[in-house]
Amino acid sequence: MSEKKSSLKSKKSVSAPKKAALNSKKGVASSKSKMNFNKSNGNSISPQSVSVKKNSLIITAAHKIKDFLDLDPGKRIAIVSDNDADGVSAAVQLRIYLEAERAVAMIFYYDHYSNKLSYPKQTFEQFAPEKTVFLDLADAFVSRVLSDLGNLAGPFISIDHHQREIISGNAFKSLVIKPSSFSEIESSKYPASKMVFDLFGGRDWICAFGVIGDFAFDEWKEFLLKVQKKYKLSSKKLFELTEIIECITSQYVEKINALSDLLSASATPKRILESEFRGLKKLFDARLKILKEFFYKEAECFDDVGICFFKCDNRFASKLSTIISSENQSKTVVIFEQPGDFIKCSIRRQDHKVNCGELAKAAIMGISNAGGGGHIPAAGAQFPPEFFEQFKKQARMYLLNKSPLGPIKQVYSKQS
Ligand SMILES: [Mn+2]
Repeated sequence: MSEKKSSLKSKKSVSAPKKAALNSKKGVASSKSKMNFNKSNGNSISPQSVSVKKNSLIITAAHKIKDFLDLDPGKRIAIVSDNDADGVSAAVQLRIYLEAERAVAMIFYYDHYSNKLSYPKQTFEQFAPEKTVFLDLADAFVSRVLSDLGNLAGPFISIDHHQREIISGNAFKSLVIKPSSFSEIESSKYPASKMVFDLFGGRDWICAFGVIGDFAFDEWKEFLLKVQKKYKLSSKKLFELTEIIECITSQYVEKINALSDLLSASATPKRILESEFRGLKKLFDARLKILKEFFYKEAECFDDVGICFFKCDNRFASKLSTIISSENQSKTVVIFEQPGDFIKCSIRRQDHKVNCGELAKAAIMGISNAGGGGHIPAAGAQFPPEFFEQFKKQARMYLLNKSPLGPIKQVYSKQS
């Protein structure tokens, strides 16, 4: 159910506000001056490159991590990171740092919804890390990965900016670093990519993708402007680059390892702009545009309950449903695709008058091998194709009973 992700991280689909935010002149400068210590060449990877102006708390945190990792040549460190722009940016920068220290690092991206890593578990086993670093993964997800990997992860560090919870599932020593360990900046505005950059030095332009991807551009406006200047990138180009990363990590998940390798091997953003990934993003956008046209021509809509169904090409349902539903706020939009043995659908409604998560559950009622659920504005479901008509009927029935077109009832408050 990739739907949970797209609703929790619906930021992925809206790039316009990001642009507006960076272009606007009134970005909050906040406590940046205090944290703005990466004055030196951020593209360099040696720890010495990180300016001595660092505050003492961050130096202490970096020391703690280094002591914990106890790096020596050949030491095997697994990096398990989130599979979004921030996670990729953080992981690539950490790998660059570890390799500069002559450790052997391997990155595994974690997909929250399939609960799988970007390389098979067997590969993790064969790699046999001596230590593991989790990046940009909420503590609950760290626990989930640990319960799957058992003791394979070994002693671990989590560098993350989600709310602190309890990590369970591992008997080894661990160390958790949150932004509050060394900064007063609110943790959601301190992406993991920026944490890694500030702790170890890193690649400023790669860091920028994580900062933009996690909507932290106001907090780090000066940093982003510096990156733009240094690499002669307009803000539009910098955002385009981030969107390429986001397109691959969300729509072409199978290419995330290759993308990550290309980023690691690139000294400047130039190669990303020349890569197949940019081509894929362009192709994706072009196909999305055509699918949108087809939606308006061919979608099956039932005006009595305000729902539209539409089948589209694989890997487009999530993005297309988000776009269509934002153009039609008072319609329930259900977009299907069939990547394998199951039909998968993305359900969206942006005026919050229908609980899409409940609708998904109601629509799969009685269908064997089906699954579904999610949040109020966004949900997902999957079921065997022979139940297509039953699914549609049950979705309409649910809406008929819930009467979304009737008087507005504040049954559902804000998205939880
Ligand atoms: Mn993040």
